Amino acid sequence: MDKPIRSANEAAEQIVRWSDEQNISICFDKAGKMKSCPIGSSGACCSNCHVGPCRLIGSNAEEEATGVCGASLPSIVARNFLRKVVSGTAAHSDHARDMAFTLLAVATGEAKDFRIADEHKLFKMADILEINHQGRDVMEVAKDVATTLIDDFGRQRGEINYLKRAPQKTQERWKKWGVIPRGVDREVCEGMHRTHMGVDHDPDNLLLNAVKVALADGWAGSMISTDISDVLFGTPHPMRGKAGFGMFKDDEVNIVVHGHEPTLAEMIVLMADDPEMQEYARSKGAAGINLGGMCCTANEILMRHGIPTAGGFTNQELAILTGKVDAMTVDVQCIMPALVKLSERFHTKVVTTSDKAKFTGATHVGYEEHRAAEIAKEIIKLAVDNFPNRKKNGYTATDQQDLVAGFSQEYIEYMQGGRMRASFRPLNDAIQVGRIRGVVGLAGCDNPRVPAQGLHRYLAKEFIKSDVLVVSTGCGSHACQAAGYMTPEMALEHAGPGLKEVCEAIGIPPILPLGSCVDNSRILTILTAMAAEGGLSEEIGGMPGVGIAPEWMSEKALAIGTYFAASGVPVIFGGESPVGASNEVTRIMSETWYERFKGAFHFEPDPEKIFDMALKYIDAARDALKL
Ligand code: BF8
Repeated sequence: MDKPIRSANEAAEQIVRWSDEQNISICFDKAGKMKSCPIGSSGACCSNCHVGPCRLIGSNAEEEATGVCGASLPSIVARNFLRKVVSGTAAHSDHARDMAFTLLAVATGEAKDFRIADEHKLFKMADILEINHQGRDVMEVAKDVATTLIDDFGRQRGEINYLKRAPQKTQERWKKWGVIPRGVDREVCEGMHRTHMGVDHDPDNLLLNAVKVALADGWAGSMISTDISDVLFGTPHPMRGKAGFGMFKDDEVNIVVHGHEPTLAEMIVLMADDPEMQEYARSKGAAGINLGGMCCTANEILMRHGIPTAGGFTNQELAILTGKVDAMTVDVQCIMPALVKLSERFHTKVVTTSDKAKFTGATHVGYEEHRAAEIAKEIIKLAVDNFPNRKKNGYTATDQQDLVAGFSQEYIEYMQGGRMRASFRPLNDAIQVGRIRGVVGLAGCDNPRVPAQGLHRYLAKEFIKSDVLVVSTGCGSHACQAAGYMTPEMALEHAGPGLKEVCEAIGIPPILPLGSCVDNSRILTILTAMAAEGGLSEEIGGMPGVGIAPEWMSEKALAIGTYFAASGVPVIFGGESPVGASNEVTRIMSETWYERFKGAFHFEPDPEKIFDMALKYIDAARDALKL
């Protein structure tokens, strides 16, 4: 019997099939063999104390089942959800903290290999933070901006700085429901406390806390990461690039930069062009050094340098299976521990670079920001030294798709009116007159439990056909890039007539990649700018926009979905619901949150239903706005 399709990315699927022939077990094969636990996956298992784990099952579980301590199913489901949001928020925010300390180290001269790449953006941040920058030394301003943002992590009272960027009405909703986050660490800590055995048992109260923690992610952790990355490495603007495994070269040293924090990745990009490194590569018989990105790091270096992307989450093992990767550097988040064992069959060196994330059997080169260039060179040399060890025992893939990446809020504003008249007016107008029906954010992971990347592809195509502009982030972008959807030509061939007209007039693809997962914060600031422009909703809630993560798998995705819902965006996630065991929790997140925040959080595994539900939200918002 033919095996079902594991990846909708044709090149990826061929490598998966080859791995079957070679008896190499990778995530697709493991997902087929190991079904997810139905009790845990729906949120009905409580393992927060060692009297349990307690599994709350049965036909009347919602009303009658309890854990040994008496915890009800809704409180256990809400507690489990809150813990996941806390973890996702912690991940993004710890990344942001590192970025803020890097900015401080650059400002004080300790991180001498970095510079301020975008002063204009730094001054914009200073304005938002009410820091004077007129006539001041740039590094002094950078120091004040970094210090002010670092305060967002440890603040005990008051509120997170960037919340004031949100539309007034959105802020009022947060105040009314008591979900204003004080400091990131305080909210993460309190969320963990509330979910400890015997603390918060009211599902609505637990879920309001999830909202509060998640707002700290969206409007602090993620937004700080985005802004500081732009300041240090440049605010993205469109550039052409390539996606696909065909990026690996036979005669060059291939290095894949995988993970999330852009700092070391940026330095590896710079040092790969260093004449000393090029000469070193030649001395080992290579024609040069070829870099590729993986997961969110790929988005970061693609949109700023045009470095080719080897794809997202489910592509990471496949890259090693090509046998052409001389080194894969990894830092934090979404890195499969399976990489190390897999790499032993080939010649690839897996290099861990964060002291927070070590993998047994990997080579560790700990990153230190005051020695960034030196460490980047050390890693490149290690890859070069490994080049002669290639065994030529991998799968040769040739796929490469053209793409355009690098759409920031700043560029989208600029492209609608030039430097002097940058605005969101044309986009708002296009929505008002119906040329663009609405906007969908296609975000989140790809997942080996569905034909990977397939749900992204299906939805992206259907939305643009229906005149819905798509903005994408994270592995959603990778899925569309590998499919060849991110070119202006895609609009001509597949977009509905209204969207096509707008794309042609501005010269953009119908799907705009906004960057990595922390760059979902760009969607928040874009929606805020659209609200300020007038003619649509005056708050984020009520805009004809929907957030979708059809193949999500990480806790970060749940934090993102929650901060979007809390900011006023209806959100639909695919797959089985992690709160599906409780009707009450499902109702609070889909209905009560809609009443309170104008956003909602749904889980729906059927992609056609996701599509219909999203269009219903968009059309209902248009009706309410009388468009
Ligand atoms: O943060 S989309 S698999 S790579 S979690 Fe991870 Fe999901 Fe990809 Fe980046 Ni985001």
